[in-house]
Amino acid sequence: MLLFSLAGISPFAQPGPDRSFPVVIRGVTSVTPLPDGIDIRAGAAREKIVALRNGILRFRVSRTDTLPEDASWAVLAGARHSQAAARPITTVDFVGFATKRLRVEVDRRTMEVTVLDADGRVLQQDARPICYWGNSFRIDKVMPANEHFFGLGDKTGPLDRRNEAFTLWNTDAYRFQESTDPIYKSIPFFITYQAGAAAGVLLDNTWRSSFDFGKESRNSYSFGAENGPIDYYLMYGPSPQKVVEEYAWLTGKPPLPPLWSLGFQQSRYSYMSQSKVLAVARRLRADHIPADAIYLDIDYQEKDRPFTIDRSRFPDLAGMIAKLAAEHFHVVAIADLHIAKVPGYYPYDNGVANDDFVKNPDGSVYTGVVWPGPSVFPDFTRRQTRRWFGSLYKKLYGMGVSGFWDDMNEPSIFNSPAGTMPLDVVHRIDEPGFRSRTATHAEIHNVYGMENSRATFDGLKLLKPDQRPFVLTRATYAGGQRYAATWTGDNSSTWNHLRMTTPMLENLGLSGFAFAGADVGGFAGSPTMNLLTKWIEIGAFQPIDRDHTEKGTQPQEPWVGGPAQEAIRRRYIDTRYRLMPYIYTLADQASRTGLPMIRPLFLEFPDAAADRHPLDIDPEASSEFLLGPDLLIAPAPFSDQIDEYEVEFPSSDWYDFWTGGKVHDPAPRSAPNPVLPPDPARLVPLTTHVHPSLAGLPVYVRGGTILPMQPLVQSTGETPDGPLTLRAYAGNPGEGRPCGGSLYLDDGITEAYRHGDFLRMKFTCRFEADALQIDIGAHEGAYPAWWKSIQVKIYGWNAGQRNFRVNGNTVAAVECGRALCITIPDDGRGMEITAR
Ligand code: NBV
Repeated sequence: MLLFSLAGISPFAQPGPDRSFPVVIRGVTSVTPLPDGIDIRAGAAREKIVALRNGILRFRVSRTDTLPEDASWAVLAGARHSQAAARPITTVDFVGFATKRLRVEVDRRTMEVTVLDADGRVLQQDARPICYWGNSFRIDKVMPANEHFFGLGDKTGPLDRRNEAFTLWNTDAYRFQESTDPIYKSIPFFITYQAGAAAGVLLDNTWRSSFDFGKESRNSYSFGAENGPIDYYLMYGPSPQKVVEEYAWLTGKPPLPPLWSLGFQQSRYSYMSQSKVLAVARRLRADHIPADAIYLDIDYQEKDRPFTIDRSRFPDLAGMIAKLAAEHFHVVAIADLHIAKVPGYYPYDNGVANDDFVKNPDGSVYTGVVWPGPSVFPDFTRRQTRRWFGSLYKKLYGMGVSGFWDDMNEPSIFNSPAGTMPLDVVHRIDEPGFRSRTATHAEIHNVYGMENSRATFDGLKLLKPDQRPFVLTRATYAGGQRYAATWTGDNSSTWNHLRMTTPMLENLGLSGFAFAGADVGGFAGSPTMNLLTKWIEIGAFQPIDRDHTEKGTQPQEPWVGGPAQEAIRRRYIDTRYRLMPYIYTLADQASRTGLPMIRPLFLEFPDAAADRHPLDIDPEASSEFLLGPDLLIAPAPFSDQIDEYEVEFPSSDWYDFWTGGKVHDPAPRSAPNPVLPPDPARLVPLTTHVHPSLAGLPVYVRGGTILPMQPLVQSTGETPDGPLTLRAYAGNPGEGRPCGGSLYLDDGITEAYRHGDFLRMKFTCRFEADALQIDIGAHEGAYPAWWKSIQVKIYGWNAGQRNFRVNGNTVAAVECGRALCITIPDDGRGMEITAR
């Protein structure tokens, strides 16, 4: 029985889940103001709260005088050590400080923290004092009725995490379902959103952690971990975009990926031979299905041993890759982290010689069974081991493999009851910020996959410094976006799984992972042909577009099911390629700001609803998502449904992407109810009704957008032939955004863009009833354009005027479908287009 007499620590009445009695941190005994925050003692306990930026706070708490290590796998050292000026505040009731944007108040009696913005609005408030049970801790925050939660990576369930609870423990979740938890990744970051104002929370603790957004208690949410530091960050928006950008500042932005990785990718477990791979590639080209990448799953390896090649199935891998490269195909090869425990196998011998594998508590090397049989596991928390592992890619990368796929890195282990390493397996930490020390698997488990992908990324970088690495990882942790793109793991070929891709990818995007995909067509099982078609349609608007399926399933390539299905699928993949200038511009934006490519509506339109709730939680909008700021994709809420459905728009000015027609409000179906006042929360500006069809996927463009598009190509390696098209949609984009758009381009593969070898253009527009002005900015950067001329297509503006002026010269516009078109040579110096 615990009884603490120390000032500041007192027992709670109730025993905790593990039956131990809780220890509560409370009662300020002394305060030291700091230039950037405060250092508080509560008897033996200590809490340090500092401001890294005016809108970012870091909280570290300890039950002793020693704060947790100032170390992190997730948060960049530069961010952790940054300081914003704090002005101390002291009253009889609380101690605290203020930055230019935030105010922190710590209750002297309870140590409960309240964070307010400069206007005095409460952003976050402890619901009770911090509580420890044994080594585990829990932090509870007050949860108002209108607070919503997003993030935590690709956890399953609805987009809004409210009323749900989650465990973070990287888990190989083959065939996960809608409520499976935990799954592959641990990204302990979430966004709280209340009436348009957002803040982010990162609990930087790698142990098994958990988040409860009002499932256990109706009035509070909580987070905690079973061990490890209390070290968490609060980042203030108030716009959700600002939160995402602040999170990227803390944990890093995803590097610009190679352009080809944004093309259509074809995979299966496994294409069993070289001739099969070549046949798939040939068919894609013969059928004019644009594609950029083909994957080699584990069967290209000898006896499933990573970094080997099965010469009986792939007698000339280098030759195969060269043939594919000539057709603009890139090869991505899997290379799992487990190393077969076979003397004579180079990675094993070499790793043993360098002492690179994780160990049992008795010092022997830990062995677990995975694909190759008994295997050993690189100790990725050591720099030296990562360096060594990164060098193993030399042969395959040298042969021309373009990207690598890190699977099974939760790590997944077959012969262990928990499906992973025993918790007492020993890792060694060699990482700036951390003391050089050993750590048990319980601490390292959730970062193991991320450090695996880091070893891959850094290795590729060293091997070909001028080439952008492409790494696809299954498991990861907060900050893992610095090293790899990701996918949502082993989903299933069902309509419900197609539906689940949207919230999973949206939440991944909000959690730092701009480059993410879900297996198109589903991994487990075989999709019906209609499901595959619909999946290919929707996948064409998601960041990573990879068709993949498991062993033993039916073929799942886009031509399967006959020419009629194939024609529909082709049309969507074609559209992705026509949109590539827009898509790549979004990728560039993600790499500079952290903003995701796929976005929930609230990220662009936090003020759309009268009560400022996130529109995405409305049933009508639940399947909608944005690709970048300007394209709204609106599949049916249930993609297999045949009934008409309503598309809810976040603002008033939208166009049908396919027809160019303007969306008009439908006439009210019934007379407004004269008795009940309209529900203000439901007052959204624009809706339309859609009849679902197999071939149709509603896509809309925001008015006031200039959308860059290109002629169809069969791969991103092919130079488009024809003009750059700028579709200009008349209107007002709203939410303070200017009318316009932008374009980013570079060689797509090297790092030369970092030294000025890029092409950037900005477009602005102004539409009035009888006049318009479109400015096409001069080319910035040294990279040459592939086009000689620009076709401007103007939608939604027709003042009867056909004579446009381009830099003062008259140019005649022609009608092209629903648009007015002019084509003008582009000498790169910019142009002003007017009509009045
Ligand atoms: O390497 C085989 C598969 C892979 O295709 C899949 O994408 C991964 O998520 N891998 C899992 C291992 C076995 C799955 C049953």
